[in-house]
Amino acid sequence: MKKRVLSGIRATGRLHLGNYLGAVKGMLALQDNPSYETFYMVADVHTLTTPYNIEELRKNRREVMVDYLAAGLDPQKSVLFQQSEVNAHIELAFYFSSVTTIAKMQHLPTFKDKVKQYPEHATMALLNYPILMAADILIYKAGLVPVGIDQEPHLEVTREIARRMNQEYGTDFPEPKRFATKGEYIPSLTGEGKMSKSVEGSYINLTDDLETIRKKVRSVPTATEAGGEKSSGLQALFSFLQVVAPTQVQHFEQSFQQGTLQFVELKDTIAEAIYAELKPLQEKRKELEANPAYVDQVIAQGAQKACEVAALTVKEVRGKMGLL
Ligand code: AQP
Repeated sequence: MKKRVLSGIRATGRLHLGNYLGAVKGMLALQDNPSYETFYMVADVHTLTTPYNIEELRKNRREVMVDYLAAGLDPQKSVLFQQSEVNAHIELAFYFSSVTTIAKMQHLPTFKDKVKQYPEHATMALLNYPILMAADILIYKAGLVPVGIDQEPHLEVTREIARRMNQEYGTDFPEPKRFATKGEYIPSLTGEGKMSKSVEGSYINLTDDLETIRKKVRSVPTATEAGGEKSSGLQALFSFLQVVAPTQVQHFEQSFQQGTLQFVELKDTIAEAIYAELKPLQEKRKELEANPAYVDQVIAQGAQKACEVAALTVKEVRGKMGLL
């Protein structure tokens, strides 16, 4: 039997380079490997866990699907769907919440970070985020999850829930592992933390043109102390280089050591390599924008296929928990 794979991205905005290199690249690699059956969703329900605008959500849940298709996710090879179309995820999350403690959820670093970011929105939905994520994965009995390194604590929760459910109710959930890409952690353009949709000035959009990318990369702060360590901005630039132009690392590393590093040359090399990676996606996106009926069809077909598989798991869990 083929091993199942699940991944998703929240519909909080258009995808950025971090989402692409940390998650979508892994999704593509597994989609193209015949040993796997891949399920990829637009995590629109997860969008409700932080403040959002209704009209923007409506727009973004489709835009993320278009970005997926532009990046090469293929409905002939993967089940591509919107999470909210498969109600069973929410139902399973509730069953899973019965084997998860409040204390455990409150101590997760991701929960604490988001509460710090949105102190007025410390909601139950936010607290439940990792439980819903466990349901997203385990409803397809997925053993492999292509996501960035920031999701590791959530995957640990998923494994704990799988173990609990298997022990208490005799289910056969796998303990899923993360599938890592070489872009598993893309730093912010500000030089602090990770590239993130919700942090202005931190990201490069997949739709940015060369000029915009060049401007953004040139804005990364690069001041270094003479003969000293690399600043966090410069470290971020070297991380970019490692992922998008690895053959250039040695050259720039050498000039840094010799004190001859030209920041503009480094930045422009990175910008051009990023644009070369994104250009084909941008061309494909234009074709998709001209064909909305095709996108509608992908969304409808994906929902149907995902619902069929999800319904089987939920029925099994209901039976094992005494609800049938
Ligand atoms: N900087 C990153 N480097 C590598 N991978 C990343 N991912 C996100 N940022 C980076 C990966 O992208 C996928 C989607 O993440 P998400 O669903 O958590 O989306 P998000 O929360 O909308 O991502 P952001 O950009 O961090 O948004 P905000 O600011 O809204 O929280 C995941 O696989 C994630 O690891």
